Amino acid sequence: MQQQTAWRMLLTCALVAGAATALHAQAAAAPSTATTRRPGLIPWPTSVEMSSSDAIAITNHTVIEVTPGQEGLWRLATDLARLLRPALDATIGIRDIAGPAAAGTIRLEVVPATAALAGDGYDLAISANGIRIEAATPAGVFYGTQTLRQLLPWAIELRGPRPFAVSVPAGHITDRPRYAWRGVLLDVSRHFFSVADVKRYIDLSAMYKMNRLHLHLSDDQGWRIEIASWPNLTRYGGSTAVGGGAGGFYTKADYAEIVAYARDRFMMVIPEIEMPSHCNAALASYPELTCDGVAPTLYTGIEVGFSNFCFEKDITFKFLDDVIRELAAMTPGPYVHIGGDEVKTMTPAQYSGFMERAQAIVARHGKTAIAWDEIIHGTMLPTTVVQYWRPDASLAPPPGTKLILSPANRLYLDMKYDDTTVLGLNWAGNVDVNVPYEWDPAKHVNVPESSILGVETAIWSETPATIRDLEFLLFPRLPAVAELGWTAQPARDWTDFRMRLGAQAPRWSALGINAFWSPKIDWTR
Ligand code: TNX
Repeated sequence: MQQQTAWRMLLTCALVAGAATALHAQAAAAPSTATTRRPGLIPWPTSVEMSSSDAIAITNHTVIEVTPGQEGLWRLATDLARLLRPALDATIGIRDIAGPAAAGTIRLEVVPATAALAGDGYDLAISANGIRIEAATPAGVFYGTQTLRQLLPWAIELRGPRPFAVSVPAGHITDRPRYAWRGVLLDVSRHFFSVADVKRYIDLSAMYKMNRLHLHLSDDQGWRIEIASWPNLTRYGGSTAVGGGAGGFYTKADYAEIVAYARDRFMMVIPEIEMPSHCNAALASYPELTCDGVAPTLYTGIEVGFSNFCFEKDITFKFLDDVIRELAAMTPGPYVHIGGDEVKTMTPAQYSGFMERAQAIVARHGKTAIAWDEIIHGTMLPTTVVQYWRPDASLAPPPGTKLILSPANRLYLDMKYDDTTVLGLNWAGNVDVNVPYEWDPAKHVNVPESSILGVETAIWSETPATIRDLEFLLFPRLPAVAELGWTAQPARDWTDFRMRLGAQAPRWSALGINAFWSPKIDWTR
């Protein structure tokens, strides 16, 4: 196994330092060598060298030091102090770095980029000289803190005061991701999810170093984002959901709150407005957008492909211009997703003409369009990013096109795990946790690897209706997708991954996650 080759115990360190290297008098006793083993980190880092016997204590005297003047680092330090608080029964101090690294400190440092350390990458060193996370960006520091979090005992995730002696193994980790795009899609149209639910979805994803949140904001069953110039979209079009429930929508303030929460966890929000089909909620709200001018009734079923905006009417493109203009203004990220899938009621020429105009509107408002893979059958702007969702990817996009890979039979987490799973669909087959893991994105479409921005997993919400349902679909599969997006292909191994995954279970329990205990995993480890 590749990882075991990469895995090197720091024998010298162990020999020199002997037993526990305590930073403070009240240091934790080192865990015995017998109980220390290869850390159950997910996603697996680029290089890991850990001591089997040295442990570094974190106590209520430990201080977090941050690079002065770096946006976001103080907040990361505050989050780390909050994570440690119940175990230490104290909120440890935070201060700006003013001297060399020293024992008893956890340093969060932004340093100049180098060939080895850039972008989302980080370097985590744990020794008698303290704990030090270095990265070229605050995002990299964040990923370093998420790795440190997984090196801490699982009980660190329990909330409420419950002091125990905290230590982490000494060692050195360097890390950088395989892909820049590590996305999670949440469909808030079929069922609506509250801002609090979306925040938890962000937390659980960011913990595994996912960095894109794609919000599917409109579909046949509901329009979920406030558009001031077309208020009936949310007032009426947002009023129901699959199964006839109450629906809901985000005000601009709600959306800003989600964007800010995601940004603080280094996730970019990508809003999607579906077109030219999947738009019954909009048509029901504004009959002038249909070709016959008759408003359809609100839809609460789960069929697809029956609705479409009227290509022949100017009002359609005035409407889209208003919607994209408002959406672009409230979205700091560079992308707007314009859907484009599963159109059954237009001719190929109408479809291509429609998507051409939609891409131009997105460009006019300063954004780059993303569309589902059907768009490759029409006229594309060279900047348009294609998101592959259909399992068959035999047709490549024009050379130079950037791709996001989300094949349904591998990455759709709204698929059932197995035939006994009550929640979920199965049109793309069952997707147990090994299915996304045992797949190499580089082999999916015949394009150079440099064309692949990355991978994105999706939860479509025809069946999940609550955050508990979303958790059940995310865990344990999300960590598998996270490793797929982060860890280099030669360093990925299913047999090794399933052991590390099993070891995560107590963390999920402590976090109150409603996981599916897949029989593919040994949860007793
Ligand atoms: C296909 S993915 C869809 C969605 C459904 C999903 C259900 C895509 C571009 N279209 O509209 O919700 O399957 O799994």
